[in-house]
This record gives sequence, C-alpha cells and structure tokens, in this order.
Amino acid sequence: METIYSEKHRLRDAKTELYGGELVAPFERPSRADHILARLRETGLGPVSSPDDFGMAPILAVHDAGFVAFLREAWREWEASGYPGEAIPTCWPARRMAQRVPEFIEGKLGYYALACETSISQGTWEAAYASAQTALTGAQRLKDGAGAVFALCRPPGHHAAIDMYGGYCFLNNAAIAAQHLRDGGARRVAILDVDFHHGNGTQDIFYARDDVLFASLHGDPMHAFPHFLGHADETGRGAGEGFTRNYPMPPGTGFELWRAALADALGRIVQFAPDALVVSLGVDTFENDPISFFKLRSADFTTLGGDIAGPGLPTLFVMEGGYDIAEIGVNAVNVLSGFEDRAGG
Ligand code: Q9C
Ligand code: ZN
Repeated sequence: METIYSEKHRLRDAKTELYGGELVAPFERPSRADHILARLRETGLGPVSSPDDFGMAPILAVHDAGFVAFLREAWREWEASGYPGEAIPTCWPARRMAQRVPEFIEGKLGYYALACETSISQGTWEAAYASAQTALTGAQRLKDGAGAVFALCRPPGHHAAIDMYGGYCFLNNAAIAAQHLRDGGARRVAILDVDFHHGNGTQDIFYARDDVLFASLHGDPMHAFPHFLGHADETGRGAGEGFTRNYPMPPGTGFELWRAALADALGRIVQFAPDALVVSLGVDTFENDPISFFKLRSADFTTLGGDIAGPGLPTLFVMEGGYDIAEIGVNAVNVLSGFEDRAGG
C-alpha cells in the first residue's frame, strides 16, 4: 500500500495545549508522524510519496471561506496583537449572544473555535494545508485506480467542522478527500471513523446529505471529547436522514464490544454500496492511550484492519489521533497490514 506523506507536518509544532487546567506540551506533536513513518519503513508496507498540490478549491468545497481566511491569517493577527503566547480563545458566542464575527483576533478565535485546548501557532496553517493536500493526493490515487492508500496526515482533521477548528484539527482532511472523490465521479462515498473521539466535524459537513454516509465509533460524548455531539440519536437531517450513524461506547470498552459495533457499521456501509471508503484512522482506542478510555490491544488493530477490508472497497486511510507515541507506529501500521493481508494486496 502506498503512503502519502509531507515533511511540512513539522510546521505544526505548538508549544502549548490547555489540559487539566495547565498549559502542557501538546499530545498532538511531530514525533507522532515520525514513529508511524519509521514503522512503515520497518515493515516494508510500500512506497512513501510526497503529495501533489490541488490548491484551495477542494478545501473551499467543504469549509466556509471566512473560516479558511481566518485560519490563514490568525497567527499573523495574533502576533500583531502583541500577546506573548500562542493564540487561544478566551470568549465564545455562547447561548443568546450575537453570532457575528468580531474584528479583533481574540474575538475571531472564539467565533471559530469549538474548543480551546488547541493553540494556533506559527506554521499551523502551512501544516494544515499540507495535511489536506496529503489526503487529497490519496483520494486522487483511488480515483486513478489504486485499491488502498494511506494518507499520513498531520495535523489531524475530523474535529474540524464547516467553520470551526479544535480538538487538534483545523481542516477536515477526510471530508476534503471524500468530497474530492465525489467531484471526481464517485456517486457515493462512505466515511468510517474509528478514532476514539467522535468525528463531529465530518458529521457536521455531511449531516444533510445522502451521498456521503458517515459512521463513527467513539467514546460516549457524555464522558468524552467533543462532549456535545456523537449521540446515537443523531442520524442525519433532511435528505441526510439515515446517512449518519453513531456508536458511542462507555469507559472501559474492549475489543469485543467495539468489534460488534464495527460489524454493524460495515454492514450499513455495504448496504449503502459506496464507490469508495474513507477511513478516519485514529489509534487512540489503544489501551495505553493517555487521553482516552477504550482498551484495544496492539493485535486488535490487525484484526480490525482485516475487518475493514471485508467489503472489498477502494479504501483511503486518513490518519487522525493516537497519543501513545511509543506504540502509535505499531498500532497504525497493524491496521494497514491487517487490511492488506485480508484484501490480498
Ligand atoms: N481529557 C483527535 O484525536 N481534549 N483529537 C481531550 C481529554 C481534546 C483529540 C481532553 C482531544 C482531541 C484528533
Ligand atoms: Zn481522537
């Protein structure tokens, strides 16, 4: 399986994350990608290629133009404000307040942020742009006939909504790739999100649509980030009714229960009969993940990779979360090799 990877991920190297009432070194850091790349090379999964540049149009096909302009300019505006640290919002357009974009950067941050753990730092936009291009290149490979591709995206994307960033995400790489597949002629695309956290951004982008099925397995939002989306009764809106499927699961969930949810999700995907499958691949379901509460073991990732190969669909894996950095390479590559072993590729 070919991997698409850009060194530009290193430009996303924030110094701070707001966690547990303290500013700490971010969980989402450059060494995550290094460990995945090292493991890919160690196992000889396949070639590693640089992304092509598809420009802004495919990003603007899923994200709000004002939001994208904000992301591009946020660091410059924050620096100009004279504040000493990284850009973190302090104030939100909460219930019964005006939903109007302020002119001052601190207000803009609150308007466009869905969470404040994620600092905007120098280079964040450049890395997020390269990450989206990495996913787009993977989608293009599927379009050109590849059976499976791995987009080693960083920063991740699935929490980024039409016009909101947060949860370590800025641009929704998986959604951008799925839309690119649609625009390239795929009639239906399914997105399977196996990251520990609910893919609220992806759900937001496709919620009213019947051409992109979204299924997410995740920690119950009553107990886990993003806290305000991902309940089982969220199933789509309007024409999209029935094309969103959520599998929230409780603290301590192990592979047996998780795999049963996966089987149900895959059954729905097969019924949907998509032309392509995009997998939001997070391995923060791992038992030793520092910020999550599922109990999957390293060998389980091989098994679930095989399960995902079951439907026999052209499949794009898009890297999302996973914060046990010592094991992230083994766990992510186990999914890919489990897929290949079953797919016979
Ligand atoms: N108590 C992704 O995996 N905060 N994002 C968690 C835990 C945010 C995770 C706090 C987690 C975001 C792509
Ligand atoms: Zn996650």
